[in-house]
Amino acid sequence: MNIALKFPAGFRWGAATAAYQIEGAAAEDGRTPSIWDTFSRVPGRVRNGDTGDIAADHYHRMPEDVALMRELGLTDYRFSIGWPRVQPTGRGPALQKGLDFYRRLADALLDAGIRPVATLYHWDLPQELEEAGGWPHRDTAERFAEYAALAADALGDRVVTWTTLNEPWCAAFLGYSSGVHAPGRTDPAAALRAAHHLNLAHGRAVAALRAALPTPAEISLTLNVHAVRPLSDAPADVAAARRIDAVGNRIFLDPVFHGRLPADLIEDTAGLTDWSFVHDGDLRAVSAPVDSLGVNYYSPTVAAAGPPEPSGEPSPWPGAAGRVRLVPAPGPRTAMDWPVDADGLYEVLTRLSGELPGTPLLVTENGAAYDDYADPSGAVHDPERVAYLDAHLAAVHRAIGAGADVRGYFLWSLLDNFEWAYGYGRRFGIVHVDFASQRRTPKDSAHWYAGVIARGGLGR
Ligand code: PNW
Repeated sequence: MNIALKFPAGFRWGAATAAYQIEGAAAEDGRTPSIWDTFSRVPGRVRNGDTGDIAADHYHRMPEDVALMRELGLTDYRFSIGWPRVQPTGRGPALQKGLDFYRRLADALLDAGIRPVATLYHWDLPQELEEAGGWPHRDTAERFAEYAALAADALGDRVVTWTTLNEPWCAAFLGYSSGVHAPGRTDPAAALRAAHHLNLAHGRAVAALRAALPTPAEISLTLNVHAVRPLSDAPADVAAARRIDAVGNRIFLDPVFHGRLPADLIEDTAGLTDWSFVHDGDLRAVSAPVDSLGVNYYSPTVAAAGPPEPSGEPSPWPGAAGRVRLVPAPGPRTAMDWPVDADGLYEVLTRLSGELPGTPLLVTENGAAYDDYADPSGAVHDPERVAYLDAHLAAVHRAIGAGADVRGYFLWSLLDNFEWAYGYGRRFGIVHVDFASQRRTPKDSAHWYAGVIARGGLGR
């Protein structure tokens, strides 16, 4: 095949997962409940009453899963460390058995020639810390920094890239404003406090990691940067997009990369908070330098002048952003009903490259939920996923051509898994998981991705 779209030498080809979504073994080896164990047991919160109790049983099948990664030819694997597995109550000493699991995982990866990329927080806050106030409570940020230090002490000689937080926007606004994610609170003012304390947690963790890690370690943060477009050039639509950008993107980007809060964000949230929970020195701590930025992208967001479509559900968007009308982008949709629009990924990468010169970018998640189907031979076909991944990788290639310093791409996800509020009913994996037998079957997309990695690019 002609390799029309070749990626730079050394490009990192990865896949991503998260602890609660794949591990299972929820009550084993001293692990205590996280907010997702609690939330998934509240009737009506997760479809079909699904929980992560067993998930893809990765905790017991890790060697088999690493063998799959090796067959795919991955150069990198992004996983998350379950906080309640390594520090059960969110305080105090480490739990050795939990750390041992991640040591074995990192060793297996290194043996297979795969770089371990670890995320410290992919949404599994120890339940005890939520009971003490959760992310709206300042002390949670200090607890997170202690946890980061303990993880770095145990795994610092093995993990190549450290990511502090995954998608703090989701943790703050889906967790504390719309309440569709754990802990399921619906208090927009609390969500704004949560966002600041997540930023602070990130900054304090960067300092803790720098102190504990050998120098070459890469320290990063992953944001779900919203690719927000105004519906039209009309000033009211442009203003609507600006409001979504303020509380969707710049609420994290500005403190982390520039040590400031966006002025328009403060105005847009004036009725909810005076931001007095931001103490002197916080923004300096939040803006501790990072070595790269992780970007998760699935779908664009189109904003128009309000009012929003009535949904009967609390909005994730606080203040003036909550009065914006979000319009679905046109075109085909995935099984999540998310529009397929690869240009949005190009827009996000080129924007960040322009705004953050000198900060390398990693696409830390990108992928799609689709139903797959097995033929009589047992092969699992997922043509829409192959098309989605191909188009989005082409957009990454185009962004690199336009000057964006994109160092790698991690698809979401290696395995079918617990898709949060959708439970096991939505499949993002390139490897099919039969949740009754726990049998793994690489889908067509897995074979396709192995070929892309082997060739270092896309055929056309
Ligand atoms: C991300 N939204 O979640 C997460 O990082 C993954 O754990 C997850 O499985 C994946 O994307 C697919 O959903 C998101 O509603 C969940 O805007 C919801 C939203 C965005 C990201």
